Amino acid sequence: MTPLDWIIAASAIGLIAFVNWFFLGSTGTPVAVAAATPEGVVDVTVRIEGGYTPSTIEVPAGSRVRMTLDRQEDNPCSDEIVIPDFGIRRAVPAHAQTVVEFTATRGRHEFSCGMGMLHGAIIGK
Ligand SMILES: [Cu+2]
Repeated sequence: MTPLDWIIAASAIGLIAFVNWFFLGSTGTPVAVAAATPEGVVDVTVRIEGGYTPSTIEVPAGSRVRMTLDRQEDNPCSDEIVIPDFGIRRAVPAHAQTVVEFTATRGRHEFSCGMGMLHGAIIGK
């Protein structure tokens, strides 16, 4: 291998380690940290496929959150999303993107499917 190959290989290993650390953290819980745009809106995308990915999202407390639910399955379990703290119960069509908006107050706000089987949380920090 040339020196460039070694640099690329080392970078790839570093990137994998970073991704593992970023998404798994020390607790083993997938956590994403989202920052606000200059307009003060936090864009968050959650993939729905057998669960929510990421399932735990940190946002700045008090920020307006625009949450895009990217549902990649038609399992009826994920037909709805419920975020009780923000009074949200919304149908989530299969193989489509659904946007819900709310203002994330400080603290942990659970969200789930309509049956309470899939779980996730928005954390206002
Ligand atoms: Cu369900």
